[in-house]
Amino acid sequence: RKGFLVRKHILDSGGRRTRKGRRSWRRVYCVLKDLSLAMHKDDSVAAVAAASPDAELRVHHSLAGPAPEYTKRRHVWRLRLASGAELLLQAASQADADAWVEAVNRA
Ligand code: I3P
Repeated sequence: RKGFLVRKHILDSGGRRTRKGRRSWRRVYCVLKDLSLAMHKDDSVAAVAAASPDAELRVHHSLAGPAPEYTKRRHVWRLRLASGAELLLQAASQADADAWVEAVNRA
């Protein structure tokens, strides 16, 4: 599964709160393949094919789900990694968010 999401880091590995200055929302192009979720900062999909990802998350033993307590943006889902890190990810629609959650949990 591939597509644009808007990402916010809320916890770093070990479950520590992501510090101020690193908590802003950023649009990333995401590619989920096997057990890896690659995130590219570049908006150009052509560039994405060539460039190495900005972040490559291992989604093994991760948990994706809804984020109902986060009400500032719509279609936001949560990704908890095995490391204890946690991200919020905003999709284009609720159907898109649901599809991402399912894809990550199936990986
Ligand atoms: C963060 C940025 C985020 C905001 C976050 C800020 O600042 O403004 O948009 O989250 O608030 O800390 P920075 O870019 O300096 O990291 P929201 O959009 O969810 O309000 P938070 O610390 O309450 O998460």
